[in-house]
Amino acid sequence: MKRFSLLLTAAVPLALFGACTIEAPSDPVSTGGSGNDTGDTGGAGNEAGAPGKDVGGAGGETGSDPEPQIPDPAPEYSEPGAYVCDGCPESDRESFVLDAGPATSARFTGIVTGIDGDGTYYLRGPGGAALEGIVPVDDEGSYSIELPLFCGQQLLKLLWTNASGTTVEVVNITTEDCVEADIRVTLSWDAVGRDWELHLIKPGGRINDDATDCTWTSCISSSPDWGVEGDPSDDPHKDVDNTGAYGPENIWLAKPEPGIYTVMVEHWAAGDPTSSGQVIFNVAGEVVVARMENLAPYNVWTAGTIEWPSGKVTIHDDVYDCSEDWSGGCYAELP
Ligand SMILES: [Ca+2]
Ligand SMILES: [Ca+2]
Repeated sequence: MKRFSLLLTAAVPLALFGACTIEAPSDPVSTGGSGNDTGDTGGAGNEAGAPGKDVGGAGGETGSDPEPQIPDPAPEYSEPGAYVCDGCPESDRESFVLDAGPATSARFTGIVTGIDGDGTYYLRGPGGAALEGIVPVDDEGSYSIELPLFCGQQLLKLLWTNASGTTVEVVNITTEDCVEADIRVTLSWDAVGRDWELHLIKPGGRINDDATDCTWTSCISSSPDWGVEGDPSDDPHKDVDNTGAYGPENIWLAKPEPGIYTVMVEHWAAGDPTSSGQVIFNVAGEVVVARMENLAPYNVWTAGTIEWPSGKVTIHDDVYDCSEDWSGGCYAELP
């Protein structure tokens, strides 16, 4: 692989990135396709917790914060390639351009040496759409994570950190023949949750009712028929699912019926009561982040509601203890 010296400019934070080299893009990235279960990718001994600054709170609204809720962690790097500083972690990634076709998700795998803890990802899509989360890295430096993709051109940034600084990898991803979601919700959690489950409930619906709740039982290999009966283009999809730690999970919906949609999160059986996580709403061109700390097993978090067609997102921190009505999920009359 060719390496070039990267001429540092004043815009590059020297303290963070030090003297860097850039690795040129090479072969296309291979993807794992549309597999659903990312499984438990380990991460023993790695630090728990979701990245990103603390924003929002109960009752927060779309557009109320002029600062981006998910800031670009490396805005100085926008060209595909690897930006590796002296002594920083090194990755085996050789490809930094991905033509993902009509896929709505892709799996990213690799080996990182010299990393301290887990990595993080940042995905920026058209119109300011954004996602972030942890990339769990095991003791051998391996990672494998399935990430949801936006429709069109987008940049993925993978960040690997140790005491010397942060290596940034930038992957230019394009999807085609795709549908941009009007409503997209993405869940991630920490190392100790086992596991968390994302639900998008249509207006008037109930959690774990397969006709009105898009979740693991109803919405992965097929979809409930929402909107126009018999028209699949307005049905929801859970295209990324996870049964271990960290996530992510992702649900998207195009052409929503008018009304109030509710986003709920279950913490399933075996997890730690101190597990924390977040839901990212990408709705009507706005990004809103709802965060939850200490979601106990058999508890259900109402992360937020989405009003359509206004696109107004209202985030919540309401938690319901469903242990009395739990049978392979919460069967209380929620919301
Ligand atoms: Ca799950
Ligand atoms: Ca339909």
